[in-house]
Amino acid sequence: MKVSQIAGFLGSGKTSALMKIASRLVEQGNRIAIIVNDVGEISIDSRFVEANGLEAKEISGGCICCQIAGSFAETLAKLHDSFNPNIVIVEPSGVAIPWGLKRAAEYSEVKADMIVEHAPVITLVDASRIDMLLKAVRRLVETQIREADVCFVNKVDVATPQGIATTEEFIRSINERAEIAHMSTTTGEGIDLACEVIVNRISPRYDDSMEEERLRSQYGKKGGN
Ligand SMILES: Nc1nc2c(ncn2[C@@H]2O[C@H](COP(=O)(O)OP(=O)(O)O)[C@@H](O)[C@H]2O)c(=O)[nH]1
Ligand SMILES: [Mg+2]
Repeated sequence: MKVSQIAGFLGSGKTSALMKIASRLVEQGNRIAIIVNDVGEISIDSRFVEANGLEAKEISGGCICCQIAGSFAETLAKLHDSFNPNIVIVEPSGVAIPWGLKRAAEYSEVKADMIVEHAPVITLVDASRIDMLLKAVRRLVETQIREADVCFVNKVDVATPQGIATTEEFIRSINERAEIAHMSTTTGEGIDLACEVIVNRISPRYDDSMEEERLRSQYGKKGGN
């Protein structure tokens, strides 16, 4: 079962993107479930879920990448045993850390007879309010970008050219290897690419050596003791 996460700060456009991506993937013949970590955010419209033949779960009560990783793993295992989707798209809370979510997803392997495969980590960055993000929540946004495989400069339909350029430069300054692309759920730009990335590519599993590498690049020292 493949797990795809769409990271990004609150308001970056995760729910809007997830709905477009999910319905496109269903059209392409995939069996899709969605999990939304509802931490005071707008939830998915149940009519949308029904109309698209999706299975949807909401998990609340804390962040699924840390505080309630266990219930997230449990939900994945149950989805596997009941609906059996080939892809689960997860909208973590706006403060989730992508690697924490990978680790939590892998916990589900002890709860059901399955192997978890990760789709590339997609991070959305809202180019229409990049100045505010850099002022108010810079470190969090940096972490979400650092751990991304593909970064979408989002809301390009309303962002200024300056906002788009600043966002691209910021992403590149933090993550040299991530693919950078534009997205707008209003015009549909970037949705096909996101679907292609989710279906055809994979991202490494969480493990201790990667954690160590992450600590080293983030804090300039070895993980562990
Ligand atoms: N102009 C524009 N607005 C968007 C786009 N994507 C999302 N929004 C709006 O941004 C707000 C936050 O979007 P939402 O998907 O709820 O973000 P989330 O908090 O990350 O899930 C909503 O008012 C959306 O309508 C976009 O591509 N262009
Ligand atoms: Mg949302």
